[in-house]
Amino acid sequence: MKTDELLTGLRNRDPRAIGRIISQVENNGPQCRAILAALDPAAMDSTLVLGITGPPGAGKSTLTGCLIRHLRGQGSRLGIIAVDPSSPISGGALLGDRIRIMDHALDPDVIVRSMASRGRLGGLCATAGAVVRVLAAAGCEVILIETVGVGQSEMDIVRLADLTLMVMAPGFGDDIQAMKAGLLEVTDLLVANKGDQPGSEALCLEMSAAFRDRSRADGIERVIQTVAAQNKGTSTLMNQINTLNARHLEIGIRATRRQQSQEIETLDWCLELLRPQLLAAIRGHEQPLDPRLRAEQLITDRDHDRQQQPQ
Ligand SMILES: Nc1nc2c(ncn2[C@@H]2O[C@H](COP(=O)(O)OP(=O)(O)OP(=O)(O)O)[C@@H](O)[C@H]2O)c(=O)[nH]1
Ligand SMILES: [Mg+2]
Repeated sequence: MKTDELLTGLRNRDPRAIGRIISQVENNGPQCRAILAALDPAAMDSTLVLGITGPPGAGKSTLTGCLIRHLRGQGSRLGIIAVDPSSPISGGALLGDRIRIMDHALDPDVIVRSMASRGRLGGLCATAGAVVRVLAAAGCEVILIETVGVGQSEMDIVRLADLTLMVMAPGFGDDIQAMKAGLLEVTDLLVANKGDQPGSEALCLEMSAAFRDRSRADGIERVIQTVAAQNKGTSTLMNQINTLNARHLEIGIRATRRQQSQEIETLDWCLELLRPQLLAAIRGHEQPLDPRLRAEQLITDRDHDRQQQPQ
């Protein structure tokens, strides 16, 4: 399909055109630049991007299924991105099961996309960011990004999301410790899933303690107990998401986050695009120096060379 046809298809919400456009953007295809240039940035204004993270098996996909049902019940059009931290080779195909997409496979208002986090040109944040903008242009009002674990790809997703939900469950003690170290600080809402299991109350208490200062400051409860397997707690969770989102919009947090996310994405692309030049410069600059000092020297030399060049 020609780019114009693809873009018309996108505006008309044609699933085939949308799928092709996402592939172009993900794989940096020949039509990618023209597509990105044609996207209306204002489409993002009416989109909420939710990041869903947490340890394997905590119930992220089950909960995502609950949120999909809830939001579809309200008539919202949705985009779902499932991020697999493993290699791009094993990625794609396996991911289909991670999100319970079968319920929604025939629903044209739920666009599901799997994405491997490694080996992405420009990094995951850069690729997923572009896919988010395509989904927004395709009319998705809520975009859910599910990712697993506490690694770099989760931090990238957090950066991309307007709000980040961390899904936990009783019996994930070590994971909680790991998350406290970093991810918890950037988590907006904590979902204590598997509320039907022993230990859930203790988990809620522990998490409430970690979020006490934030909740005290604005009166918004940030720990929500759910039983995703029985679709319990979904409405409360959605209420809290909406409340926090409204608050973030009001006090400018959402705008700041989006701006920072765009800056990082741009930086990722700068590094990606400069990579060949930099590598050539490094190879032409073989000095017996510690790599860090070599990098500093290289940059100083380049600045110096530039100043020497006639204007
Ligand atoms: N008892 C109970 N089990 C649940 C609940 N929610 C999910 N599960 C079960 O927990 C298991 C893992 O759920 P998933 O939704 O696949 O978890 P996940 O976090 O997406 O897992 P990964 O994608 O592998 O990281 C499944 O067997 C679910 O049926 C719950 O509220 N209570
Ligand atoms: Mg999952």
